[in-house]
Amino acid sequence: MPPLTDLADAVIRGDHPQAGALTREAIRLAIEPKTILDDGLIAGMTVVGDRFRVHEIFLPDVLLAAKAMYAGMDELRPLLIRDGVPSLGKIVIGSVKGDLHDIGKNLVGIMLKGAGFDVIDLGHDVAPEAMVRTAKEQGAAVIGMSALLTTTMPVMGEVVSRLKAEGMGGTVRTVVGGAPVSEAFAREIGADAYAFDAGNAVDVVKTLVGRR
Ligand code: B1M
Repeated sequence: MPPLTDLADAVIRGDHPQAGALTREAIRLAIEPKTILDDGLIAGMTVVGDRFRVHEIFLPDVLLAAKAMYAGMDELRPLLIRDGVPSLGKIVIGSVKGDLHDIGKNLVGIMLKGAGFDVIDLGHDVAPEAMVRTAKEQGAAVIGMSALLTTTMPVMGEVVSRLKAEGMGGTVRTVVGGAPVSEAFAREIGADAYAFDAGNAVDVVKTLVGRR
């Protein structure tokens, strides 16, 4: 089996030692880190999501898959960050309040760091006031929000409203992303931008801070 199919399979099975070992093997074979991420780790997690949706697998299986995905990401992180040129500016990121999904958000953080941004990662389940307060205290140019649940998406709108209410709407820009989020939703809540994946988040944030 090609190494990346094996890697996707290790994520699907939730085999974290194997996911780490196969990621190291793919790196040794000089496969591009972005290809390892997309065709190995994310490909595996996509299958996990599909199986979870149709109740073929259950929450504990998804947790194991997430652990395996992290084992691979730990190996890739230094390579994805390696070419960074500090610093294009500060960005606060987090998964919004009520949302515990953080794999995509962490990828966004890794890619932004790699591109030379100073990333302040507030983690998951982050309240709107914490995002706005941190951006203010740290002088961040951008707040990046991630949501994976349709029920937590509205929190993104709360952050945008709060920024405007505090007179920071023009100085701190906002970018939103996550599987259920769309360009139309970003427009609807008044966010400055939408990014469809971690690579695109880098391009979008560069545009927001005038570095593109
Ligand atoms: Co959950 N979960 N989950 N889950 N989970 C989903 C999201 C779901 C679609 C599964 C399904 O039904 N098929 C579904 C949501 C349904 C909906 O709202 N429409 C769901 C559900 C229902 C739930 C629970 C409610 C289950 C329950 O308890 N009954 C629960 C909620 C917990 C909570 O948050 N309060 C729950 C829990 C969990 C786990 C904890 C077990 C685990 C998360 C572990 C973790 O993150 N540490 C988990 C997982 C792993 C998933 C799936 C399977 C995979 C998500 C993932 O990590 N994908 C997911 C199904 C799926 O999405 N296929 C699912 C890989 C990751 C790289 O992709 O995060 O989309 P993603 O990020 C992408 C882009 O979206 C984008 O870039 C990344 C790629 O480069 N992106 C951004 C993300 N954030 C961005 C921000 C940006 C820009 C781009 O700018 C700032």
